[in-house]
Amino acid sequence: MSVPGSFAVLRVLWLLSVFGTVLPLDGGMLFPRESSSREVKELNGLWDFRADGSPNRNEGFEKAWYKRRLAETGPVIEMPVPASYNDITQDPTLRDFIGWVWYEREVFVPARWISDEGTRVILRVGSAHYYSIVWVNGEKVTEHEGGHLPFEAEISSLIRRDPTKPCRITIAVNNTLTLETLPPGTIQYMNDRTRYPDGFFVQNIYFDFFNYAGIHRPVLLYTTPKVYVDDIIVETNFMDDTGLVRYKVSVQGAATATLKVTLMDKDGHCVASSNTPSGVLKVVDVKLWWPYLMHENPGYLYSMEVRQHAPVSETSTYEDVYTLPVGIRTVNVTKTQFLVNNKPFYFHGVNKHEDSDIRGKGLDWALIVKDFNLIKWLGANSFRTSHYPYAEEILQMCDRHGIVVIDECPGVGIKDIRSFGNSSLSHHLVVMDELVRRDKNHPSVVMWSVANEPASEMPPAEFYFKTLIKHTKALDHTRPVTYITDSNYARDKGAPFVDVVCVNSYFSWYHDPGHLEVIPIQLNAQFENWYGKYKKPIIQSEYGADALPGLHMDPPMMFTEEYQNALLQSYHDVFDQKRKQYVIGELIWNFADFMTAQAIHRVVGNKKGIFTRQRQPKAAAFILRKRYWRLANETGRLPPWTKYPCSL
Ligand code: GCB
Repeated sequence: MSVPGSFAVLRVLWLLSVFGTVLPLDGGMLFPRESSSREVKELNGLWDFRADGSPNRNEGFEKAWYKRRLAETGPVIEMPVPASYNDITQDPTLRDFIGWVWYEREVFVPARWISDEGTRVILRVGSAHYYSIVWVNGEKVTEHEGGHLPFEAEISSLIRRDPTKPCRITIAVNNTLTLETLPPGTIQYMNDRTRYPDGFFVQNIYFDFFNYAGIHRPVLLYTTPKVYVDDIIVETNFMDDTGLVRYKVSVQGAATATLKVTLMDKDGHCVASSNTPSGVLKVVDVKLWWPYLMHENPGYLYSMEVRQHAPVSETSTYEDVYTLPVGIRTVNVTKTQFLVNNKPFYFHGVNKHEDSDIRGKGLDWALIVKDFNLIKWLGANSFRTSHYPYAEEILQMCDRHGIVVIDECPGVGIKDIRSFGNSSLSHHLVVMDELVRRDKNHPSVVMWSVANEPASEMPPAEFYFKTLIKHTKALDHTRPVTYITDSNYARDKGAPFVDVVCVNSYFSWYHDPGHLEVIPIQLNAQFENWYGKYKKPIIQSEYGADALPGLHMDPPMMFTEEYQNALLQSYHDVFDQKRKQYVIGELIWNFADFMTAQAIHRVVGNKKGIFTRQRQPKAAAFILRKRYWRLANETGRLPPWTKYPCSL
């Protein structure tokens, strides 16, 4: 069936607007962990996959593909989960596909999960980009807007209807972006038939990374008892040697339940306990959570075991056990400093992307562990989750290794005035709700970033960011809030509301290309201007230059490794003057090369990485490594054995 182009785009937009109806957040979103009362079954591996290539991308709905096996609706291919689908095949139309794609997998649910009426079975998707609808055995169970946060649905009663059948899970995912999605985008139809084929359209995006799509994080089934621990909130503090863990446990499924909360140290010894749903646990001789390189024992985590009992009958009870890692630390901001545990903390870190060859944005353990090894090798103590929330598995690694995180929401590319309207704002507020709900208990997360480089000089930005930042602070009063700006200090409408000014600048790259000599003047002026006006500490949240590995020129020229080195060093000289005053951090753009849309200024992606996309060092990695270890020795409190690695 052929549909006129403009109708097809309306159809895609209509689907998004209908599905985009926002419901208030329902319940907690605790990371699924196994315990004596909970089981987890991963559904990663190969799923059946079919892209809906019909002109209006709507055949799957018109023909109800979810009602039977996907393979019965037409040709399917094998698709790995988790992974972006874009780079898996040799088909350019799938790489650049826009619209609905369909995933399906059959799974046997363990018989005991089905037969035990006291067991809840939940289907969880770690993330899928961008809009998802989920069916189980042909019945819709949930839908979710947004590409980087988890969603789930209880499917207990559904799977009990016919216990002999395997359970068929169908997930439709649409990567179409509109002016009201986060990030925003637009679909543009090219109707000039002398220049473009019938139905030709493009997706315009206002951000600099490839819009990878598909099921990006693990899909799993997990169980809880009918009465269960739904959420836990912890806030930590300390006085002298005593740690304070304020907590609140919410239980669902029963009006009354008894609780036992036990805080254990790393050796499993109980250090504090309680039997009330909320309270404050006191930990004597507390071991604080410290950032990597700031202390000899970074990333110390206690375990908070929440054990809940609720009566089923006179003779039996539901028992649920959930164990949450807890790091005890504080975060504070003054006019000139960022304090962790009341000690000045200097961010010497990186900006990252979830991005790699073949997998795109799909979670990959080998890559995650390699990246952590590189971060530690580099002597970096922090990163920003540019430009969207990263997998919870990554934040858990940060907690354990003491890597400090600026946790960013997908508010990137808000450039069009129509993206500052009410429906954009209300969606943005919901995304912050979801982000804070998911990440609130991570000690590694020290600050929220609500956006990257929005058009913050536009008049509606004032109301937009005032509301957004106020809302985020109401959700979590323990962490500072920022957004990342590249606008003019005098015209930036949101800066009065942030706790820390985070500035991106690309002197001698996008401005005055090739003129390294402007950096000292322009960077110095940048800092003086922002600090002079707002009297808030500043992080250089991005700076850098593209470099093609193996391309050399001396004197340095743009795109060579020498130019990237020279640019970094000029920035570092200014940082070294200002960090004694009010500059509290520097985050290189970028940790590794990453894929972007095809464009005349991108040679198979953005090459500002200090590592290649395959995680091999460019010359700049060694410059940065030397600097970061020197900074760590100066600003951290390292024991002698961690002083410079001997090779530096
Ligand atoms: C920026 C953006 C980042 C880009 C980078 C660049 O300011 O925040 O997403 O990738 O510049 O390399 O252009």
